[in-house]
Amino acid sequence: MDPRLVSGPARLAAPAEGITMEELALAARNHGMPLEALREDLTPPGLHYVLVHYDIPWVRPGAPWPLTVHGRVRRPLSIDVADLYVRHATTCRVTMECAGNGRARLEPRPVSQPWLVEAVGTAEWTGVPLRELLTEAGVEPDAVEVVFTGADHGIERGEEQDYQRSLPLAEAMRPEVLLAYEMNGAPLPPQHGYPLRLVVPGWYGMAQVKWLSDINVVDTPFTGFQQAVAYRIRQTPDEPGQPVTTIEPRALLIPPGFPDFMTRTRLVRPGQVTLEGRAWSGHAPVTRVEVSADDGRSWTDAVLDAAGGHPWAWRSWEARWTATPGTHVLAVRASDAAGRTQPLQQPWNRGGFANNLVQRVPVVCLEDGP
Ligand SMILES: Nc1nc2c(c(=O)[nH]1)N[C@H]1C(S)=C(S)[C@@H](COP(=O)(O)O)O[C@H]1N2
Ligand SMILES: [Mo]
Repeated sequence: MDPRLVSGPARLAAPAEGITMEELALAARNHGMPLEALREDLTPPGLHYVLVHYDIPWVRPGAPWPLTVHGRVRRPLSIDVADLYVRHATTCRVTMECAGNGRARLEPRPVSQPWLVEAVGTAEWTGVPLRELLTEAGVEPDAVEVVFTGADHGIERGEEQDYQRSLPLAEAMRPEVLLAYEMNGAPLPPQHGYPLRLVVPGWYGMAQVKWLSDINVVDTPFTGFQQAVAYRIRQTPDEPGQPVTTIEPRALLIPPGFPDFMTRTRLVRPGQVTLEGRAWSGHAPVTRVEVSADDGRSWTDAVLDAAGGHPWAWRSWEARWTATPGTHVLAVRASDAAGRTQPLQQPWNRGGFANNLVQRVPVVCLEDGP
């Protein structure tokens, strides 16, 4: 076999090794959300981040889409996605983030999709609570997990596979876990899982299986590639590691002023600048956002919006800054009601998961003019 297809741990970039063509190829397919879209409560169509391990399956609009629920259930179900459209619909506003967000800033850099900080978006997902189907199927008392299979197929570190992930049964039975067929009131776009995906509010993106075709209730923990090999927090390649689950707190700043094309450096003029952004956590509500205009040496509290009845979505925040000519490094950090705060030192692990290091935004304040 081609040596690049063999198994083994993911690679770490050598010190000072630049982004490779392979990472660029991934980055060109899997795009982030432009940070200026943080202005919106709901990320507009096409601006939500996208991550697809293999290819987007080709699905003709309106074509039959069988869905099976089987395994440790008393009454296996075999339905079509259209059977879900006629049931009572539930809508949930969810901020979704890729577990690899922030990976490209880690040192050493785990070689994979090289996200900076933009792998996030917020959408309203409409569908049927998963637990309705599980309850109808009648989960057996010995069930421990539910395995979800997507229709996309590929090979990853030597292992050919369908994209598959599991959830502990208790998570799968949470009322807000949805089999979603709409995003922001329209059918799912192809890249977001048309015609059906799983939505697990509060969890990192890998759990939210797209192009969902099969639901298997199992009595032993699932050991598939995306569960037991990938998406583990590890310091060394041979340890089993801890599973990646819920989203760590993060705040992001809408980059102020205007950008330089090539460097993306921000330019502002002297005087009052409103700093705005969003903050979220999958563990508990965000309770505090702080901003710094001196690269994290001193912090002041931002004002959080009134929590708006969307417990799984980001909150907006605002702060004022008086810009003076020169170069400044803005930083922002979120804390949640579970007592978690974004770190000032990189939380490194081999896969580059859950890196919620504070965002730093260099800003050049011009002399007055033009
Ligand atoms: N079937 C399938 N589902 C998938 C993936 C995939 O490659 N195949 N990628 C996962 C990952 S890693 C993320 S971050 C989210 C991204 O969802 P989005 O593209 O709708 O933002 O989908 C998840 N669900
Ligand atoms: Mo992801």
